[in-house]
Amino acid sequence: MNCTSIDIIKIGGSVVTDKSSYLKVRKENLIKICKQLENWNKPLIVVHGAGSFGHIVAEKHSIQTGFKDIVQLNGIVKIRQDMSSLTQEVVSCLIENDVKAMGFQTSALAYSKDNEVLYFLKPVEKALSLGICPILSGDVLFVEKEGFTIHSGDSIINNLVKNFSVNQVIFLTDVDGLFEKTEDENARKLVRKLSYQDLVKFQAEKMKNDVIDVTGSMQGKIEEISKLLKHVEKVVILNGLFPKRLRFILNNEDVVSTTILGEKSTQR
Ligand code: IP8
Repeated sequence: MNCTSIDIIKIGGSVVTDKSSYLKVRKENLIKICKQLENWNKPLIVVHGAGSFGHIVAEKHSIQTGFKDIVQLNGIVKIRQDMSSLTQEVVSCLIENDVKAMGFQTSALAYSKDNEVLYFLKPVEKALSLGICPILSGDVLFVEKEGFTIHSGDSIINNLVKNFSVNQVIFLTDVDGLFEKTEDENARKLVRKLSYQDLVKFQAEKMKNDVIDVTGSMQGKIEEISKLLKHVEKVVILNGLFPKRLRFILNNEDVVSTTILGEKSTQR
């Protein structure tokens, strides 16, 4: 598409919600993140995760495995309703901070057939070109044969980078970045910069995962990131619980985080 390079921010479900408490928004965090985007006037897409607005009901009704029983439809409609209210929280907060944000329903823009997800991104593209910041989210996804599944925010980003010219994808998570083990068994070290090749070899330290996440934890994220690196200049993993760091990254300044350079990046 013909649009100047855009940045994508993924606000992780653990940053914007309390993942162990159904429908609990981490409002203070959300406000701090939105403040960092105040008056931001470069092309930007925000994708937010589901956290406790999606994963708990998705797990309860086995949405991920497709249509088996009519009872699952209660889950599908509930997730859609809950995700819509979470998107509304994000959009309202951004608008209060002078970001021209508009929510787009992912499940109305995407459809899956023969293991391929088909998107209709024209409205998103037009919004961007007018200076609007599109807000998307992980969502339910209708599937030709299986009926439905769950579509993560990370998978959506994977498609966006193929259709738009994307400079960087910034993941706001609840950790400072990727860590590697050190000789001292009890210590671990934040990796500040990795090349694409380094990431392929990288063995993520197993993260403690005591909350439900039907679309995978940090290991799953590393797999998704390695796909993105074919298309973007860089991917940054950042701690969304320290929102001020976000503005540094948007301004291409150095701050505590992990940067993974794209396959074709000329940076070292
Ligand atoms: O939180 C999952 O999206 P994610 C979407 O980005 C639902 O993995 C509805 C569980």
